[in-house]
Amino acid sequence: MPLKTFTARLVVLVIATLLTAERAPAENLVIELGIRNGTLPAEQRLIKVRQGDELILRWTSDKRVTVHLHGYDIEQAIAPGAPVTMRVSARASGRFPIELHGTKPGDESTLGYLEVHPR
Ligand SMILES: [Cu+2]
Repeated sequence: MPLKTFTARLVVLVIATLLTAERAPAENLVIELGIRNGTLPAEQRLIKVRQGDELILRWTSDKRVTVHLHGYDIEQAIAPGAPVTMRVSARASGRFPIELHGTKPGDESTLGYLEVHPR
């Protein structure tokens, strides 16, 4: 085929690939998070997702605590033996701290981070 046609086809292919990559479908993710003695296991401390993903965070805790996802400002109390589901539509990109709020005022610590990467 003539070079001009080949180049044109290549350009179309590249554009199509870029468009497809950008339109990669959002994912529905279920993420298990188990608090033990006020902390998360090391491998659960950083949650990486992509913008537009729909998250279900399934929390358990061995003590009565309140979990606070900053930025999205979602707060949820968790009691031992009663898993809690937190739904998050990852609309905003960025790095958001997840804090543990204890029973006493000022009793706060960082459990981990939610990272929402731009699509
Ligand atoms: Cu907080």
